[in-house]
Amino acid sequence: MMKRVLLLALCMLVNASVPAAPNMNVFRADGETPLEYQEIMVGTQLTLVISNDNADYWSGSVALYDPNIPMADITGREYNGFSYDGSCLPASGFGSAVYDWTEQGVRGFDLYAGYTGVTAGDWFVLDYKAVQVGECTVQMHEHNMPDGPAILIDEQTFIHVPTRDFNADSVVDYSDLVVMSRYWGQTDVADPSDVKGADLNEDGAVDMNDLLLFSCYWLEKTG
Ligand SMILES: [Ca+2]
Ligand SMILES: [Ca+2]
Repeated sequence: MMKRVLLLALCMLVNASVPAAPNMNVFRADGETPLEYQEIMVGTQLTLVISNDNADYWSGSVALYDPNIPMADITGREYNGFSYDGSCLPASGFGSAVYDWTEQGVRGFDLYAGYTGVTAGDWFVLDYKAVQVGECTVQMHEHNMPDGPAILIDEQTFIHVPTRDFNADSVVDYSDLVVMSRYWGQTDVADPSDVKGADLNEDGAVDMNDLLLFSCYWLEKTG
């Protein structure tokens, strides 16, 4: 028994001494409301916040890798011709920077903490927008400086579903229901693209099955 208690205490000590890695948290477009589920409509904007419990220097990246690249747009804030200043939050320290990183098979951002003034908290912020229907994974790596391999430390996968915001005003409401009703019962139209948006399960007809899928996102906001 005593041995087990000692072992447990040792484990707790070891765990306590291992610095927590930075992590990526996902919020709605307002930057405050945590995203509660991963199935989001095409056009939905999210906020990715990279936080760190440590106050040590750190560098890493947040990026999309093929085949995820066309699925979403990740953007930085307030580019000053050098770095995305608006994506560097105060806790990331003085001289922190966020750079575009685009090369064959990768699109995203490199993140660098400052060398002074770094504190625990939210360090960086990026914006995410779902572009295509399908699955999209965003990966966060830690850079093992100067030449070591990048280490995957966090990732988030989103399922992009067809939009229900047919009139593109950023909310799913009666206006969209009216658009859907125009196509209600249609199974054979001259131009299939006319009915494509409302035919949410893409079975060629706009019916109760689509209305059920529509209602799942009632009053959902994309921005
Ligand atoms: Ca709408
Ligand atoms: Ca259908």
